[in-house]
Amino acid sequence: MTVKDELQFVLSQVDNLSGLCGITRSAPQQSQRQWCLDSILSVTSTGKFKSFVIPGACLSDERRKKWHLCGSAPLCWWSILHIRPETPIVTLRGCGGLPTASECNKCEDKRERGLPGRENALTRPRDGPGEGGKPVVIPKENQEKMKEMFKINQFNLMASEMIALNRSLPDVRLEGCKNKLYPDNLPRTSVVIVFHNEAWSTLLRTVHSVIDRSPHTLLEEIVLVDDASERDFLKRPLEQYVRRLEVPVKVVRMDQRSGLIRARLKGASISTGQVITFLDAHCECTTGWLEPLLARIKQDKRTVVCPIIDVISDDTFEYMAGSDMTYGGFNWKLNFRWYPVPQREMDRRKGDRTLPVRTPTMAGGLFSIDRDYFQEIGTYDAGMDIWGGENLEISFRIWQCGGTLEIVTCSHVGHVFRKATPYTFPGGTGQIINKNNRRLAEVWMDEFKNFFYIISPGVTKVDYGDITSRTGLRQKLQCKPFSWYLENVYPDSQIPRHYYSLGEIRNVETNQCLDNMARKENEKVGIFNCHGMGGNQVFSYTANKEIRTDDLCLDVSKLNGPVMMLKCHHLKGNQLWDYDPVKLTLVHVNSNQCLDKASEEDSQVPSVRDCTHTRSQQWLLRNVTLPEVF
Ligand SMILES: [Mn+2]
Repeated sequence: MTVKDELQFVLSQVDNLSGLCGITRSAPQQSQRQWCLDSILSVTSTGKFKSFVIPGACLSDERRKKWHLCGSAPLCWWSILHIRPETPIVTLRGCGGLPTASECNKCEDKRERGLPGRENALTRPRDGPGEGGKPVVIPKENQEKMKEMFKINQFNLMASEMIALNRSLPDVRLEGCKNKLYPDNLPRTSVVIVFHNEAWSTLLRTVHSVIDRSPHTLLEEIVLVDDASERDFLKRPLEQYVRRLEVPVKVVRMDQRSGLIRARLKGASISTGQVITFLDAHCECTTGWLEPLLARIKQDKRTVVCPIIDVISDDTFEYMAGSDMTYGGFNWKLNFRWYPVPQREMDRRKGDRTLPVRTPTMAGGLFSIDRDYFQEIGTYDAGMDIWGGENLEISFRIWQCGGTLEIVTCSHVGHVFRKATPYTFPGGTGQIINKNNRRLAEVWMDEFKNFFYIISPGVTKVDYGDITSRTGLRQKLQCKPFSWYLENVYPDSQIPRHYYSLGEIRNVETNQCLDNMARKENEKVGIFNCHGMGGNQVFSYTANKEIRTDDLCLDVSKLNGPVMMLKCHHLKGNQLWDYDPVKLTLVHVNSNQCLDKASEEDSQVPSVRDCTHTRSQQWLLRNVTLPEVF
């Protein structure tokens, strides 16, 4: 058959199949001037053959016209493996026919090699458990067993095991993301996944989702780093399984339990891709997740990029789209937290939500970074143990040392969020995280480390080891101060850039102190005997005239109170307080009332009353550290 004949033949099949199987007639997965992967076939609205795409390879636009292949994979010149659940499985394979494509010589091998992991798919019912990202419901009679299994990994292992390793997922991207064009010759990435006693199903679902939803031309390899797991199936069976996959998968093992940080460093060191993509071991990548990440790094290798992290329910494995309207921050205790993307960042992007969001911090589990840049900025702090704090450390370092950290809103990767950690560490997780956080505070946060120290009394007693190599790094790279970061990267930070006081707020008459009583958002602020130990009695009166404790602000929304603790909104309003350092009054501006001692009805909370200039309305704002004058 001539090429023309074969094309004609394909076209006839396409027409049949698109009727029969519902193969999409919309535009194929596009990279700029490349037609890659996944959609496999595209037919114009008039039914004319337009292009077709081979799994694992791309047709560049110029070449497409000549029917050549790009990409290095030795592949049949056409090959259709349709494993979408909503359609029956279609396998079409054709060899030869391309006059100049030497790749086709290996066609036969390729055909025989089979596609492991897809064997399941071939028999997978389209409405199988969890397909399309749907929740899995465990029948009543298995509930007891389910609860037992839950304890093993702290997620619903029974549900996970019912779901195909290559289940389908919804395309949760913004519409504007679906037709974006990306440059040719994006850098190739290694995907590094660290695991410790991970479940087979979640680990392999991570691997399959990477393989199935990444252009293989962009995928150098997958590196699985075993942090001294104890489960047998993660030994030889894992090695045997991944050998059959159509992307090179390396398995490396730590000799002893080393923690995420050192295991990632090991994985990075043996990987070879120009970009390193770190993923958690219980993720699922969605269509088009990789190209937008790599495209940003190609534009500027000092840009470190994270996908939107979608939520895979730990109970049902339902796939739920994450928001493009939140970004990474942190509180005074140096816990990573999601906060709303502020208006200034929306404005900078002119309201285009498909453009990457500059984020002050990363969650840490999932990101891509240029290999050379990763080295240049000092990889990870190898003095940190196991886990915790490393995500803020690398975030501060990237920003302060001249890089950019972004959430690429067109890239979605799901992650199983757990309510509890299944891992144990010698010495307990608390002390490890305190040590890591101290290193981070000491190296990067300058005087703002006091917010952390004051709200976490006792942490200053934790030994943090030697940090000279990290402070040396900061000097060598001529990194900017933390105040620059707060001002330019994170002006809506929970740590105020300028503040009047940081310490207790003491009532002159009763000598009691404001106390957040470890209460949460939307609860009343308390008042209690002063203990001088920081912690729950630490408040900052900021230059913006807020009274803050961590990321909560004192807020009054009606006359005579109560005084609530709400998320600081930076919009003044009900969170605006005027402190008079002479009269010692704290006037709530909107109500024009004064903060007062506890009322008779409730001795545990302060009140707001009309200002009377009595001693019960006088407050001393004490500084436990040197204040920054504003
Ligand atoms: Mn995780």
